[in-house]
Amino acid sequence: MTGDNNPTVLTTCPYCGVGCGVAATACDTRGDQAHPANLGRLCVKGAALHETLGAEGRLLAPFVNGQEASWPQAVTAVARAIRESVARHGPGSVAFYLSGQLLTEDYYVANKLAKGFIRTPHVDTNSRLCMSSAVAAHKRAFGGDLVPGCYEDLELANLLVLAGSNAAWAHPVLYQRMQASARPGRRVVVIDPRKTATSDLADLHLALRPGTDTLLFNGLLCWLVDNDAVDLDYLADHCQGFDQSLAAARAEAADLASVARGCDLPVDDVATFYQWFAQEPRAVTAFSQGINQSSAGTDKGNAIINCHLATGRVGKPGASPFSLTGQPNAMGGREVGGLANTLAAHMDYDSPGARERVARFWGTDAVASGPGMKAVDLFDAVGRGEIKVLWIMATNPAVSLPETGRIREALARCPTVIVSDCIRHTDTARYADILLPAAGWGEKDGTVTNSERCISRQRRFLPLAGEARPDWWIISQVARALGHDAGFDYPGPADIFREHARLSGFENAGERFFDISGLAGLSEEQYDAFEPRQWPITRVLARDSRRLFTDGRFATADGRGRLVPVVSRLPARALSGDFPLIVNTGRIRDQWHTMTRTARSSRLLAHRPEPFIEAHPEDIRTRSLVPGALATLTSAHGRFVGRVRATPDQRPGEVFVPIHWNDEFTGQGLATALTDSLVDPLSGQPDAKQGHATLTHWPAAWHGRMLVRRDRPKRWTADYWARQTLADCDSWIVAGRSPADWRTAVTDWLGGPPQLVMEDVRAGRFRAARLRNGQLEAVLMVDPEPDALPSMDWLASCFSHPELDDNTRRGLLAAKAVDGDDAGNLICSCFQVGDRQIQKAIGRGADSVAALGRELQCGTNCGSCVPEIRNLLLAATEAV
Ligand SMILES: Nc1nc2c(c(=O)[nH]1)N[C@H]1C(S)=C(S)[C@@H](COP(=O)(O)OP(=O)(O)OC[C@H]3O[C@@H](n4cnc5c(=O)[nH]c(N)nc54)[C@H](O)[C@@H]3O)O[C@H]1N2
Ligand SMILES: Nc1nc2c(c(=O)[nH]1)N[C@H]1C(S)=C(S)[C@@H](COP(=O)(O)OP(=O)(O)OC[C@H]3O[C@@H](n4cnc5c(=O)[nH]c(N)nc54)[C@H](O)[C@@H]3O)O[C@H]1N2
Ligand code: SF4
Ligand SMILES: [Mo]
Repeated sequence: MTGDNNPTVLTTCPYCGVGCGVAATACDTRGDQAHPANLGRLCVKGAALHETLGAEGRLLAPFVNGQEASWPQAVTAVARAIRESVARHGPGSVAFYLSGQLLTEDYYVANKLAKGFIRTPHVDTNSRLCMSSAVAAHKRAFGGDLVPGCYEDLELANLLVLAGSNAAWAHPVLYQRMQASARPGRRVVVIDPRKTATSDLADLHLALRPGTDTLLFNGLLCWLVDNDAVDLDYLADHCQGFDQSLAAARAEAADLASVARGCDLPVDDVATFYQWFAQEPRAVTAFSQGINQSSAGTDKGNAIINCHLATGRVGKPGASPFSLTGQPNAMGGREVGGLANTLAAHMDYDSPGARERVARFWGTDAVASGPGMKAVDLFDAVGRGEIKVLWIMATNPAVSLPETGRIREALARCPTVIVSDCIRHTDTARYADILLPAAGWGEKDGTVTNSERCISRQRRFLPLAGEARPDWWIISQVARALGHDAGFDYPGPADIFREHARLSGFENAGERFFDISGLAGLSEEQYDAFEPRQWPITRVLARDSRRLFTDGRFATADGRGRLVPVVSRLPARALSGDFPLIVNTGRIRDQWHTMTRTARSSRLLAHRPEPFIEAHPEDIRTRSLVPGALATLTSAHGRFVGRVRATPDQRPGEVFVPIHWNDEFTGQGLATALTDSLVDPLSGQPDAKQGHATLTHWPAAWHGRMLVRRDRPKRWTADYWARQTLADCDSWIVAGRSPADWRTAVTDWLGGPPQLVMEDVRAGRFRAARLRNGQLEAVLMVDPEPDALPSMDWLASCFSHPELDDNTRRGLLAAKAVDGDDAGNLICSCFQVGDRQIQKAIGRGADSVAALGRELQCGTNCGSCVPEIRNLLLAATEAV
């Protein structure tokens, strides 16, 4: 800490599972130079954290049935609902839906209250949608939910296989580490049906048919055997299940040609991948949602792990399977036992003696009797009316669960929905009977665990916003109102952490690898000063915890790793004539999930300001669609309207849509309206990567841009809209299906009569601006062609002029920046460089990413825009 007014506090980023250390003040966030995950680096989301911290839009007080309430009133209301429901319908009528974005301390207390004191087994988490297939695969193979490797392995590997991971956008700092460790002979294989920003790093990109990963890795297992590349000693000494697994693989993947056919890949590419894998002992396969979010996700995970066990490449430097976790505390949640099928501290309900042990430790008579319902089943039960009280914390299921229409009906039906969130308006909050204001990042203290099992502190450096309170405090207050004073009288998060650490070592003679009992005695000061450390951290031995299973001993009863026989399986729902396209869904670079935080930063929203649909040019042509125009995807459950992006990076017959937009930010942009509730039978994880839909033109009669100075009342609606938050104004990209008579409507749109007006009635062009004291107050631009309109950034910049000059007035009427200062669509978020600027610099002779970096700075900070800069360079050379 420094001694000035704005002390720097070391904390951890609240976004992805990389878990970067952040040196934060209220007005700045930088990379923590000493944090082992990032060594000073941050991606653009982390670097923009301070822009998302304002009080605007925050939930600042509890609400009970729509009325603002005090904390005692809100706590009483929650406790009453739970008590009455338990009395009338039993403990199973109460459910908790938690999140990998809770801190470990919050999570621990929620799990303890639910399973140990209310005794409902129905505690699940959004990690079900995220990591549960990897968890199930780990348990099958290793006997526990254990990630063997560490980040350094991604750098040490001479062969880096990225399966179903767009790390360049989803784990940017890890991707930077992978980039920085490039060297002659280091090879990267990307396995993803789409060509992504991550493919930029690939020596080989396998754009396989979606869902065929198991076939590909089964083929690899056969190839390894046929080419004497398996480690027979390792298999004999440390594994089980090899023969059966090989037999299963042989049955479908005996020869290259059948694998290539099934995966829809060139035979040579498959052979190259197999050769590289066979030759290179230092191989890491990092996998993420392209593997997990599948109706066969657990099998996919085990198909990968099988190949690593067969070659003895588990838990060795530069050699391991590596599950990249999504959320900042996905791992912490797994550690406390937040999933419905787990109990606590890596103990399952069926672990011998576990229920009694946990009950004894918690000082309660009994814990819930067996596994609870997993997320999709849980919401089905809510829909059937079986769950009477549902407490949702730090997740937005009305957006993130599949078949969102059904989820919303279930929420509407549930007698008491309690939502703890930091944000006032979310799609889920609309269904809340009780809203509880949670402290946000920077306002609370606790710990998170990242993808490499590294526990880091999140530290407080801001005052609590309004009446917001940390989640652990809220849960403890409710517990005490329910009469459980003794178990929940925590003075602070350090006490909870110590208890959690103690439980991990309680009656644990080494059979549970998750053991952090070495931290059970941390003093308050030590907890405050705690530096990032990987578990296990036991009392007795201070062994190197960077890697697990280094000695070939696994967490199974006999200590052997298990190869699991798997055969590939595509989703049960096949394509039909009505819905002929596969809908792939995923992340974009600058947004975080349902946008509640990242959309508050205007520069983060500039990269992709609207929902979009990426499709192959062929699919666009055959449907007579126009790139840059709007289109509709229709599934059996709903619709998605977004802007068409034509790209050969997409396989024909498949489209990609982002998961981020929701009813707060657009009219119809829910990716989950297109995906099914089809789950993996073992993990219960929904298949979020294979929805089915049909794609049609959205007939727009006009396109518009609408910007109004912040917080002016809105008196208009449009058939299509996408909201943006820009520096001084609220802004919308809009479109309508039928021609509008602007002369009569414009006062409503602008909030008053305009001073500048230009109209070309026949051509359907209209521009109007309203000024107040010479300053821009509102502007509306309408055109039949979306491309004819200027960039939002330039329009927004006009709001910062204290008085509009002549040039800008002329520009507003002409709908373009007169002096050409329109940067275009944002490419580099760090330095705010747009595509028009880059194109101009290329025109002036900048002929490489480095040259552009020197001239414009673009791409020189976090580097996540480099693939896009390269595409602009490529497009410019192709155009010549
Ligand atoms: N910017 C940003 N970063 C994030 C997040 C965010 O919201 N925004 N969220 C975080 C979270 S919680 C998570 S879980 C991670 C997710 O991180 P990732 O898993 O890397 O991200 P996704 O975009 O969901 O999906 C990855 C890729 O899987 C591919 N895929 C689809 N189907 C298949 C298939 O059948 N096989 C294979 N091999 N690949 C397939 C998709 O085309 C996509 O490119 O990101 C984390 N990081
Ligand atoms: N189609 C499709 N669906 C998907 C996915 C996909 O790829 N495709 N990905 C899935 C995955 S991997 C994930 S992880 C989920 C993510 O989906 P969600 O978890 O639903 O998304 P978030 O926007 O992260 O929701 C977090 C909420 O918690 C609030 N919040 C933030 N910090 C705190 C806090 O400290 N306390 C409390 N109480 N609240 C807080 C935020 O404001 C926000 O409303 O989506 C899943 N759904
Ligand atoms: S890589 Fe992940 S943890 Fe690191 S700064 Fe970016 S979002 Fe935060
Ligand atoms: Mo996730």
